[in-house]
Amino acid sequence: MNIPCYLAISGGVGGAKLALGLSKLLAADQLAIVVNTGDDFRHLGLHISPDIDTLVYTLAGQSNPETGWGRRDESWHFMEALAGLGGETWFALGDRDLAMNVARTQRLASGQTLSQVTAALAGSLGIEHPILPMSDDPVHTRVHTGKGLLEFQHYFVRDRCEPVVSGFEFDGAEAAELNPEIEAWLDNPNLAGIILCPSNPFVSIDPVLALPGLRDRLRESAAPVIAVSPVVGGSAIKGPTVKMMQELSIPNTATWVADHYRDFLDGFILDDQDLALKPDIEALGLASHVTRTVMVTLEDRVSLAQACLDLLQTLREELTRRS
Ligand code: FO1
Repeated sequence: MNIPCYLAISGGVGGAKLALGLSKLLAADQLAIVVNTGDDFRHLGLHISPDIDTLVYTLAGQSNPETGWGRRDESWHFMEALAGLGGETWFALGDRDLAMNVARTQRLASGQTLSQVTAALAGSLGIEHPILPMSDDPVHTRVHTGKGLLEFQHYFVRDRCEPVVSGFEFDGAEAAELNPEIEAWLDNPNLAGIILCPSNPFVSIDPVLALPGLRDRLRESAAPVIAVSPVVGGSAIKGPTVKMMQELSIPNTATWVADHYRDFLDGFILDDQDLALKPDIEALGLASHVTRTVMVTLEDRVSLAQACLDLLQTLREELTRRS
């Protein structure tokens, strides 16, 4: 039966919110979520996959509502005991979150791939939608700053995004293989659309786009590709996106983000606050839709997801008319 299916690409907190909205509208065989693994790092002997876990906890309704990362209703005995032992405590691992990371590390050590481990752990939390790590090979985002080249988590958490950035690199990306399950979804003749969720373009989306062949696949895709702006009214909803833009002397506008993805994009969703930018987006040759993109409630997440599906349908109808 040819049911339309969709591929979402997400980083951490912001992207996961839209992924949750999409998961409420689309069945498990209609939506797969590609997730950034450039944030992954080895810490305390554990393989930590922050964007995977943010997505898993969010889809499972288990995410910490205050931070967006880590699990809700956490206890912190491990961190307290670790502090007492002189261990590193700059990266806060709750007791339940620790279990997730120990389970991942153990399974990886037994020879399972990151995709297999992620499917097993997400399944244990009752998630049915496929969560697809961008690659099973290691890719490490590093940040060029005034303090030198920093591991992503050192920049983001240990140094609280304070160093001034001058560039990024995704070590291992050129040698990494795009997750074959992503290729399978891209090859699916029923693929009805691809959605870039509102995550940081530099450190959440660009690492995914750096995987060999993916950008070309998006350009060539018969299915329309859209993005939701991570910048609203010149500011980011969460995280260092705008600070990075300013430090890189980039205009902190939704228009710059649309142009950054333009070579493979068909449509772009702006927040109501950026209505005035609609002509600029269309001047880039992109369809645009203006709606509320700031997601506070679950219904915000679902209605933005519906707006994405509606724009994709409009684009498919236009493609059909033109072809
Ligand atoms: N982000 C922080 O700002 N502080 C933390 O202590 C922290 C701990 C942490 C533990 C597990 C995990 O999965 C994520 C965690 N994050 C923390 C978020 C992490 O830095 C992500 O890379 C960001 O969400 C960016 O995607």
